[in-house]
Amino acid sequence: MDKMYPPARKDFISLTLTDPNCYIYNNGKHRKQSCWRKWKQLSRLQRSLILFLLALSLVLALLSYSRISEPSTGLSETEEWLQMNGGRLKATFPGVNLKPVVGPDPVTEMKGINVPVFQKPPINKKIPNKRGPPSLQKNWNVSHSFVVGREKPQQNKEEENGEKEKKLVSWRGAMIEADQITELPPSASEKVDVAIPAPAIPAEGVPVTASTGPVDRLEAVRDAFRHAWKGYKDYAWGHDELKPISKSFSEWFGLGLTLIDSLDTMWIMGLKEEFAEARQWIEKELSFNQNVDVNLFETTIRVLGGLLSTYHLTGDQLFLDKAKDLGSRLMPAFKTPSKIPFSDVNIGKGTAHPPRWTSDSSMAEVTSIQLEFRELSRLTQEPRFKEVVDEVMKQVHNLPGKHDGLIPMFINTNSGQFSHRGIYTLGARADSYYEYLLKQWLQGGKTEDELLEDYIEAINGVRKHLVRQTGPHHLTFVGELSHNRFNPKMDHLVCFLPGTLALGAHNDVPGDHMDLAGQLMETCHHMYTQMETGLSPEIAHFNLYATDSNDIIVKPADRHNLLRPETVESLFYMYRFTKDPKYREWGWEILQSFNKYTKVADGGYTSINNVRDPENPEPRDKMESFFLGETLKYFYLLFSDDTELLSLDKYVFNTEAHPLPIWPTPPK
Ligand code: DMJ
Repeated sequence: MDKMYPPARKDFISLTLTDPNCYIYNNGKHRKQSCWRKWKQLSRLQRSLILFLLALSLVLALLSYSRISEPSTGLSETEEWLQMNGGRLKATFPGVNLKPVVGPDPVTEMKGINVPVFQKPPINKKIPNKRGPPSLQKNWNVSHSFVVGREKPQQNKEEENGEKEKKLVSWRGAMIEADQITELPPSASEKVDVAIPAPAIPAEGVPVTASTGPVDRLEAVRDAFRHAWKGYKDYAWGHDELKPISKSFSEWFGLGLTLIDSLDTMWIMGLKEEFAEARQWIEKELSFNQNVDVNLFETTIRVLGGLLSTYHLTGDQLFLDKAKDLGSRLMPAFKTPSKIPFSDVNIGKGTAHPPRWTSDSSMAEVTSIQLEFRELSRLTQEPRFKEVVDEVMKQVHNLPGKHDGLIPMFINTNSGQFSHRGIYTLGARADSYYEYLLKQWLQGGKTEDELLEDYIEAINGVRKHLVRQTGPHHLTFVGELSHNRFNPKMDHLVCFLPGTLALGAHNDVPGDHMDLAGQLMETCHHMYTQMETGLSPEIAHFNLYATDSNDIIVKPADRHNLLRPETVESLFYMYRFTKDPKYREWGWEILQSFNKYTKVADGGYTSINNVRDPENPEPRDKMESFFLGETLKYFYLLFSDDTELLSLDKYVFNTEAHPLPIWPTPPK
């Protein structure tokens, strides 16, 4: 979460309630006058700033009040629901035509597949969501059009009605509305959704359905891609992301994010026509010479990574030229006192800066750009690209303040020291640090020992401090450590870990990592199967006590699903290394749930707000670029029998699923 606050300015602080000269409530008249005099002495700008901050605090206080007062589904209702065995649910979105809405998916049905049917919820189970914008309400019938720092694509009804544009924040790979941030401090009055009791975990040796059958699963994934692409092409062509419900688009950096993220997926799936059109757009329309602030990490993993992998797959020089141009424009980010990069770069002006109010960068962001810059360096023979990112890894390797190999979530770009210490997570802000330790080691031909040492130490630290089992069914999960207190909370993002552990084990990293990978994979699977839509929430809490039969608890603010890839990604690795067909079955179930609850009739897929409500999952009107770049790609690779298709002994996938080659010769 972005817990970033305004810098403490001396003259500013002297006016606040923390200043004894201005402590109105206790210090009497004389003090009051002193305070007023100080106020008058301030410039207009300073006074406006203070008034703005006061107004902001008031708004935040009101928001958190309405959040706390939000009613929520209770356990008894869930249990009641389980006892009911009604007919099929009608999944309707008022004003929204999601396909399919009832029962079997016509596509899969034609192919002889039964779509899972969910049980009917109790009458009056749904409690209206009092909080938040209309998109969170049941009768939502119009979407929002967010445009960050760029021209608006189209006016929507809300804006016509005078509603304010929502504030967007970057949340690990997704732009979401600020009021949808999920990690609000837990409150005593906050109610939670409790997951359906875990079904018995199948005993070993129980046969699972064969992964092949009458349905061509690869074709089903291609269909899903074509459908997603249709929406993007019809309503968002050349823009960053599709808003499939409002049939419009949103702009984040203005770089055709979805188009570039999708390139190698189309190539791998053999979608030649679609690929050719996209290539033409890159050749004719894409320019990085734009006065726009981009996030270094997101642009590197999605755009630079996408261009580099497409260059490798196609051999087309256009993609390398574009990659080199972009890489050069991102380089100003590394011009900081510590050489730890800033989060944001203006690729037109060549300037860089940290986020507002802080000089920190997030750890995952500064340590998950290495695969791409190192590869760019190798291809262009320009050492500067590799040098800047290697310097970051060298500093982090030597930095004091790790906790048995676990890193804090932030690093200061002035001092080069860790900041906001005390919280250790494998989720947002830290996740891909661990992933890239292993993958850089593999990329460089297993020659850079420090990377492997740090990886092994970190996984030991994960086992020691973060891995626990639930009370009821002994599901293994990775929690968080917050100032020495264990928090049984796991982001869906952490579901990348089984795949990474399996990749390490496949490459003989010592430490029984495959066992842990298998256990965590089961848990990530449960995060889907225990939800009424068959789709995972963004964050799960786990029950450590044996007294209750539920393993997974979902807080109301965590019930959304952004079409994220991590579980499918791990299923792909697990299947490649074990050939156990259950992983394909699990993936197939997830794909069908995406088709059932997130597919939009006229094209595209949408994130949803509520994985607990199959009757109204509440579309969010956003298709993240990683759905095409990662999720659908990993589905395709999971179902493909061709293990030479992007062999894991020849390629490493960057954290956005863009394959980059393992180097034939070690780095210098
Ligand atoms: C992607 O951009 C990347 O996978 C990143 O590492 C994490 N967030 C999203 C997907 O969830």
